[in-house]
Amino acid sequence: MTLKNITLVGAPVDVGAGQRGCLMGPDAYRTAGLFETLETLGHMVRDLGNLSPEVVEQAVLPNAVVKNFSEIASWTRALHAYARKLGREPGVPIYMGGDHALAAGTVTGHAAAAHELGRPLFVLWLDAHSDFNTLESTGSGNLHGTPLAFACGLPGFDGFLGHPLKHPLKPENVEVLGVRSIDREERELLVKHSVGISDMRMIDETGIGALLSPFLDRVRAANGLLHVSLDVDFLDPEIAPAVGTTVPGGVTLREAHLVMEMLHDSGLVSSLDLVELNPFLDDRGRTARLMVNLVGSLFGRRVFDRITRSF
Ligand code: 4U7
Ligand code: MN
Ligand code: MN
Ligand code: MN
Repeated sequence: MTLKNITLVGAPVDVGAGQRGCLMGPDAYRTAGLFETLETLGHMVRDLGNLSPEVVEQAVLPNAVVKNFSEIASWTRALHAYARKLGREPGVPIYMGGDHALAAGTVTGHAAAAHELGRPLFVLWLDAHSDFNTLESTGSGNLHGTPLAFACGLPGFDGFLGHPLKHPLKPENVEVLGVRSIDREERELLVKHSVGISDMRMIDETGIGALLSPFLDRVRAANGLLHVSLDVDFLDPEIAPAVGTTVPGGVTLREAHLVMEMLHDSGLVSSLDLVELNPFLDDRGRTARLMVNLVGSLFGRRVFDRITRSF
């Protein structure tokens, strides 16, 4: 197994979500043993502690329904700069959220770093939602529903970084897997921009592994970097209750581990977001521990190696 240099970064963002509590996420991951799990697998792990946002002046809003725009713009700038720097160094950063608005900074920072390295960035978005609302289309005004649209360069977001996004993702290099709740206008935007989508029905009919494989093949063929953005609500709320935006009918424990194991075997993952864990809603740390176990699978934990036939 290839051992990695892993950097944990806490991003206690919670004003992008409709409910408070995600700011406790980084400490819940620490308490659930994320560091120790990765170290036990043999990796070099460092924890940089929690980031704090830059201060941004109040921006003019394009849509009065949008909540906490300046705070999220501050986080986006801080995380973008950080991710851009970490993305140029060897090793795998893990951003411990925090709500999904943090991906506005991490994904765009890694896209900028990938550009500087001369490699394309691919994004696997594991989520019940596609988070493809713009500041115009959002009905809730919760900015955790917008980061993927921003990262793909949709218009209206210049206030996030204070300038237009220089290195947007190619929407066809994005795969949204596990989705089961998309808003009406968001649907049109996803189609218009040709974002890769695999919904729960496709997972039921085709199998999650068969859906993931061709995407990983494309990343490999393009010599791409792969950012994985894992929203807790990707999982079925029966097994992962600590989330504000539960949608029934999610991915099972086995499906989620298979995705993580395939990602590990691919060797392609270059950065990871763990988002939307709300420890305030958890059942005795169960969801935090489940997420840590999934990260364990992503970084090489397995029972039996069928290639070498060894345990
Ligand atoms: B999450 C929603 F309306 N689409 O925009 C919105 F359904 O990061 C949900 O995936 C967004 O949890 C969910 O508010 C954001 C809603
Ligand atoms: Mn999300
Ligand atoms: Mn979600
Ligand atoms: Mn959510």
